[in-house]
Amino acid sequence: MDENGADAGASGRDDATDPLADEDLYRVLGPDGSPLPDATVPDLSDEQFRAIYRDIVVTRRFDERAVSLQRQGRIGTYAPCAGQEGSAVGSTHALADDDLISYQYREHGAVVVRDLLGEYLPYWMGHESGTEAIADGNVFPLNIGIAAHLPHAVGAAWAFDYQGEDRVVACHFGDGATSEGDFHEAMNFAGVFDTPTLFCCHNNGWAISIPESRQTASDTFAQKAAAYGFEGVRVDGMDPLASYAVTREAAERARGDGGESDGDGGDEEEPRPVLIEFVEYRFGAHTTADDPTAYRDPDDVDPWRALDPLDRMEAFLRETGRIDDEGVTAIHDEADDVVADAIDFAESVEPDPSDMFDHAYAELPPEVRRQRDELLAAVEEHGEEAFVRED
Ligand SMILES: Cc1ncc(C[n+]2csc(CCOP(=O)(O)OP(=O)(O)O)c2C)c(N)n1
Ligand SMILES: [Mg+2]
Repeated sequence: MDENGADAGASGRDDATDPLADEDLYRVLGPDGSPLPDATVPDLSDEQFRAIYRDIVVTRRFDERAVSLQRQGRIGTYAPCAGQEGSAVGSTHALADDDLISYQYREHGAVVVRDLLGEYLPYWMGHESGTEAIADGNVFPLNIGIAAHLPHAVGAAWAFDYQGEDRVVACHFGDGATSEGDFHEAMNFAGVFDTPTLFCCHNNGWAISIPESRQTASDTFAQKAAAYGFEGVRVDGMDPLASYAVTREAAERARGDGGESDGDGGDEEEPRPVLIEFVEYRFGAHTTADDPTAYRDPDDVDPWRALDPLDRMEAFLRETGRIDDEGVTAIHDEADDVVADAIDFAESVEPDPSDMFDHAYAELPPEVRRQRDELLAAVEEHGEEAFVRED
């Protein structure tokens, strides 16, 4: 064990070939992408299966280009998601379009499924318009203050229930977020008030340099749900179809369609929250400002790369005759175009420094209004060029 408490099982997983082999968790696809013998493959059309693959490919391409853009100084710090696309994409496909998504900062696949990449990228360039635009696709702004979005997500879910709307909130966060008070407050409230919330915990083994073994003394993150009176499930988050299936069932339960009694003697239709632990791994750095070799051995990543959600989904489609070489090439070409268009759109957004005062308040409080007026007066006096960085 090193000084971080990390050992071969930093995430409790030390099987050299399949780090999830001994875990008691839900899986549909084996490591090579073949459906497991006893697994139930979700009942989806060929087109839906291909759409899941397509969205994973787009997310991977976006990730590669975003890291490259950051290296060129064209966007700010970026949080790569390679390795974690299967859970973000699979789970979002299991939701209805008007279900709300609230996420941390790494689940870009959710934004891809909602077809909001172009609108979203400006956020990473520092434009507030990026977070404003994704609201139209029922996606909350991403959240950097770890776990701070969880109580808001529960509040939104409570409001849906209160107003009789048949909508759920899928709230994404990391293993590190479970150590914050906000996580426990949100979980407790959801359990007591039966809010239709899906707590999607992305256990990628690390919170920056802190390994899972130093994050919790619980055997699993899923078991934390028991303390709040609702169900927690564990799933292979690098298996897009398992992520889809588990989320779909959890969403039905959250809507009150799942037939799960809340223990009060017969109310079978009560919405119930669910905690889903997606067990997965981030292949790359925490962010473009991080160097993972400072706290983990690069060789540790290899067994996880063997579970790559993109390769497994592609192998599944090929093996079941749903795609061929031509189809794969067409999807990769499409992904290149979608991401290139998103970058062109994002780079055409004109910077407006006064944006930073918009979108947080319906009506600006006096102190914030004073600051905005001061900025506008300075722009008026010195010209906009004085506030734009020279490249
Ligand atoms: C309240 C708060 N504390 C600390 C940080 C600094 N910080 C940024 S990311 C991070 C790790 C979060 O890990 P996890 O929740 O597992 O998500 P992951 O980055 O692995 O996706 C920390 C501690 C922060 N952003 N907010
Ligand atoms: Mg983490």
